[in-house]
Amino acid sequence: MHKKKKTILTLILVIVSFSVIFSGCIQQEKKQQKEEKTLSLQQLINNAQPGDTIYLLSQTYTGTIVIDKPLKLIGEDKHTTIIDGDYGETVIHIIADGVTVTNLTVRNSGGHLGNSGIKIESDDNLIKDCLIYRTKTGIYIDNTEDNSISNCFFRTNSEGIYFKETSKNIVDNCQFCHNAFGIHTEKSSRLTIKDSYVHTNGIGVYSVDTSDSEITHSSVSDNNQDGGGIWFYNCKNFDIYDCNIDHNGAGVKLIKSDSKISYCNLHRNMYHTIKVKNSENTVIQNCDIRNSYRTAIIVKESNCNLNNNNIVGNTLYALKYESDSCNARENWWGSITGPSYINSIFGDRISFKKLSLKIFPWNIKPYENAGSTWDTKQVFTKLEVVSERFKPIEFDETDTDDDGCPDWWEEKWDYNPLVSDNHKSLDPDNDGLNNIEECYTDSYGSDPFYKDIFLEVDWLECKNPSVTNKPPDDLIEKIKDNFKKHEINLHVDVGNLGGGEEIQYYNGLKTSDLRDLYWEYFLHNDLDNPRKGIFHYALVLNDIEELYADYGGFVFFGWDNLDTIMLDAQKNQEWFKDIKRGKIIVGGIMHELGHTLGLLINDHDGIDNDETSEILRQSFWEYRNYKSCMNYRYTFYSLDYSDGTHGRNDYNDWKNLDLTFFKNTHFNLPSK
Ligand SMILES: [Ca+2]
Ligand SMILES: [Ca+2]
Ligand SMILES: [Ca+2]
Ligand SMILES: [Ca+2]
Repeated sequence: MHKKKKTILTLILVIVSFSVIFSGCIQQEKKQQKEEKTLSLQQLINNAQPGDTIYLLSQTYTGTIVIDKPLKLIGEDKHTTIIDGDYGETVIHIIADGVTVTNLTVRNSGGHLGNSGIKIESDDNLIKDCLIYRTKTGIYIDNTEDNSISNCFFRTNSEGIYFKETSKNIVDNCQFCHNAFGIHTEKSSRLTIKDSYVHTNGIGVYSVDTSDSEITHSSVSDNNQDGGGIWFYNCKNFDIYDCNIDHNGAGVKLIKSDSKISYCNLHRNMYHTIKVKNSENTVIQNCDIRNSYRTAIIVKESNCNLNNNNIVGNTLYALKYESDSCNARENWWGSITGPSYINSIFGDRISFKKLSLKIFPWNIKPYENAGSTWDTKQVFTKLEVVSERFKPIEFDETDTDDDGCPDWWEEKWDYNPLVSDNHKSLDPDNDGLNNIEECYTDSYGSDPFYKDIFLEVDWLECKNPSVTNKPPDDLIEKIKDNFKKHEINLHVDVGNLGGGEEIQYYNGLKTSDLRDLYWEYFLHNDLDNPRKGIFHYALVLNDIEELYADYGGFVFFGWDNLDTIMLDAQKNQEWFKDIKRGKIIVGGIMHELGHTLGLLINDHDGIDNDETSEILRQSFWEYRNYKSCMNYRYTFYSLDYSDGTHGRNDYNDWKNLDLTFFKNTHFNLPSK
C-alpha cells in the first residue's frame, strides 16, 4: 500500500497549458503515469513545447538535464522534489532564454572547476524558491544578462552563485551559508544584491573587476574570522547601502576598488572592519562603526572621504592611516574632544604616518541617522546546516553486526562485534572523529580513546629549485611533541599518509585559486572524499599575485567549514629575513592550525593582534605573557600554544581547543 502511494506521488505531470488545474485532471494523470515509466525528465523536456509548464512531484530525479526552450519547471515541494546531478558536470543547464525553475532542490554537481548545480548561458531566466547544495558552483551565470535569483537557499557549495561576465542580474531574498564563497562575481556589471543574508561562509561576497553594482538591505555577518565579509578587487562603483556587516574577520575589504559604503552598521568585526588599499575614490558616510575587536578602519595609499560616521568603541584603533589624502572631517569619535592618539582616554584612537589627514572639525555628539535602521535577527533567521557525510564511509571487511565497523576493529578496541553500536555518533575521546572515521584512519595510527588530529600538507614547488616549501621533518616532530604533551596525537601527512604532495609551480595565484587548489589537491574533485572531515588541510605557497597578497597566511573555507590553512612562505620570508624558511612554514602552520581548532580573534585580545609584535605599542607589553604562537610576537619562535600559566593577560589555548570546530564551524558572538 505504501509502495503504491509512493508510486502515485512520484509521477511526473506534464501540463501543457497554464490553465489546467493539477487536481482536476485524473485522465491526464493516468496518461502521464504511463509516460513516466518510459520518459526521463530530459525526454519530457524534449517533448514539451516552448512556453509549457512541467510540474515535478516529490521524488528524486537522478541525472543532469539541459533546458533548451522557454519552459517552467515547478517542483511540488522545495525539499523533496530533488534533482540530483549524481556528480555530473552541470545538473541543470539552461541554454534558452525565458526559463523558470522554482520550488525544488538541486544537488550533487561534479567537483571539477566549472561544474555547477545550475548553469545559465541565456538571458531573462528566473530561479526562485530553490535549495541548492553540494555543488562546485551553485548557480553559474556565464556571460548573460537579466537573470533573477530569488528566495533561494545556498549551502555547502564551493560558491553559492558565480556571476562571470554578466550584466543586469538580481539576487534577492536569498540566504547563503557554509559556502567557501557566498557570492562570487567577476567582470560583471549592474548586479543588484538585496534583502539577502550571507553568514557562516569563508568569504561572504567576493568580487573582482565588477562595476556599477550594489548591495542593499542585506546582512553579511558572522563570516570567517580570517577574512569573511565583503572583498572587492578592482571594482568600480560597487556600492553598499543600508546593510548590516557584523562580526566578520574583515567587514569590507576594498583593494583598488571605488565603493561607497553608506547607512550601514558595521559592528564587532574582528581583524579589521574596513580596509581600503590602493583605491582612488572611497566614500564611507553615515555609517555606525562600532566595537571592532581590533582596528575599525585601515586606509593605505588611498584617497577617501570618511564623513558623518559614528566610529566608537573599537579595541585598537578607530582609524589607521597610511595615505596621502583623506578627508575624515565631521565624524563622531566617541568624545567631545575628538579622537585620541596614544591611549583611548576620551575618543577612539587614531594612528597616522602622514600628516595629510584632515579630521577637524569633528562632531561633538553621535549622528542619530548614521547606520542602518534594522536588526539582522529581526529580519532574518539563520537556516540550520547539519554537518554530516552524504555518503557514509564503508569497509569491505566482515561486519557481523552490520554497525559500520568491521569485526577486527571492534575486537581491537573492545567493542562487541556481535552487538550493533552507533559508531557514527560515538566519539568517546571527543576529538571530532567518530568511530567510523577512527576506523578509517586505523592504519595511520588513530585511537578511538585518544585524541587525534590529522593534517594534510601540500606545498607549491618553488621557482628556485634550491628552495622548498615542504615543512622540515625535525620541526614537524617538534610540534607533534608539543601536542603529545597535551595528550593529542598530531598526524602530519607530507606524503607519508598518502595525501601530502608537491604542487607544480604556478605563478600568480589569486584568492579564488586557493579554494580551487583545495578541490583539486585535497578533495581530488570528489565530494565524497573520506578525508574531508577527517583531515585539516594546509597549502604552503609562494608567488601569490600582488593584488591578492596582503596577508602572509590565513585560514579559509576550502568548502563548507574552516578547515584550510594558507601560508605564503615567500611573503613571510621577505618580512622575516632572519628566520629560516622551515621555521616560518611550521610556525605559520601551527598558528593557523590553532584557528581551525577554534582559537579565534574574539576569544582573546592577544590573538592576531598586529600591535603585539611592535615594541613601541601598548599591546606589545600588555600581551607579553601570552607565550603562544597565536601571538604574532611569538609565532615563528614558540611553535607552541600557551597553557595560560605565564601571568597576567596570558590565555590557556590548550584548554580552549575545540577539535570539532574544523567540521562544525560557526562564528557566534561570544557572550560578554
Ligand atoms: Ca561491526
Ligand atoms: Ca558492534
Ligand atoms: Ca574520536
Ligand atoms: Ca582518536
